[in-house]
Amino acid sequence: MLQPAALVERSKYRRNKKDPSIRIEGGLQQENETGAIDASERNPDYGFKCVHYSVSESAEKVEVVVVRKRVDATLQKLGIRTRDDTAVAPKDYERTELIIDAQSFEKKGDLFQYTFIVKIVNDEEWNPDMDFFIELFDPSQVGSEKDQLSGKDTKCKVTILDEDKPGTIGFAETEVRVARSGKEVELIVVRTDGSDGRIQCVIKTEMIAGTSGAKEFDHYLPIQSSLTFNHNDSETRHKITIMPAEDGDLGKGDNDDEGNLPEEEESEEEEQDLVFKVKLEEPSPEGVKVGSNNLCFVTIVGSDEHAKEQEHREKMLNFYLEQ
Ligand SMILES: [Ca+2]
Ligand SMILES: [Ca+2]
Repeated sequence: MLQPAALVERSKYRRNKKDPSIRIEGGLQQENETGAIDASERNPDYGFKCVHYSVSESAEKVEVVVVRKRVDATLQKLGIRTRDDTAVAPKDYERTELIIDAQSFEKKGDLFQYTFIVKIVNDEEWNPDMDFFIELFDPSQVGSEKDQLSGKDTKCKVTILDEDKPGTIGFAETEVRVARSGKEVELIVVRTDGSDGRIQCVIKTEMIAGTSGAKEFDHYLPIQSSLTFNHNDSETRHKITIMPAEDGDLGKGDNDDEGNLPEEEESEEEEQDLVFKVKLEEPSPEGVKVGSNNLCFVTIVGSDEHAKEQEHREKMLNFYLEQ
């Protein structure tokens, strides 16, 4: 049973009743589910002061308190150890095992307390909430099945709350124009709302039905590949090959990278604008999202509009650079 003095002491750290929090080095630690266990279900000698802690990853540690309830506790040596659950040592926290004497407890208010720290790993990757346990055991019984102390307050759960922001992936421009003679189109993919950790998604082209739909291999080379942002990367680019016009001057457009394109010589049929789409999907790891700008429509502009397209492209680029 929790003593009033202990409750008063803990209350000092609470911001409010719903959200009891202790600030530690920039992070946050919360004590949950305190005192919910009936006295008859508790261990008579030792127990955790709180059976569920929440700690933010950036706190980098959790402070846990064990209480000795009787001066004449039968067990003179007490073991404390961590146990993996969804949080796994040493990836997510530091495995801890201690054996302490009954004399290690210090009197604080009405309670004899022993405080120890378990280190939490603060990484750059986004993680879902993860739990591990800390339990009390009898060191003389190690190896047997029954070394864990009886009672519902001899096991405590720690929930690690992650605050890393992996971000949202999307296209910088959702409509892009390229000349048939442009050879390739470069799409800019951006990451907003955070840049923690390495994230990925799939980028792939898709045909559009109808007469204005550009056709795979005839008009562009389809892609389906993985796009990666490293930690702190907020932009990446991906090129898609635009096929030269089929009729007439196939060879000529391939000779020279800069200017002097024979657009005037191409046939009338090639002037229609053709469209295909590029999609971003399957963001990973968990927590990464694709935004509403996950689709980009690429218009392959009839070749005699090359000059106009260049102008448009430059305008778009300038617009983007100004953001
Ligand atoms: Ca972190
Ligand atoms: Ca993390």
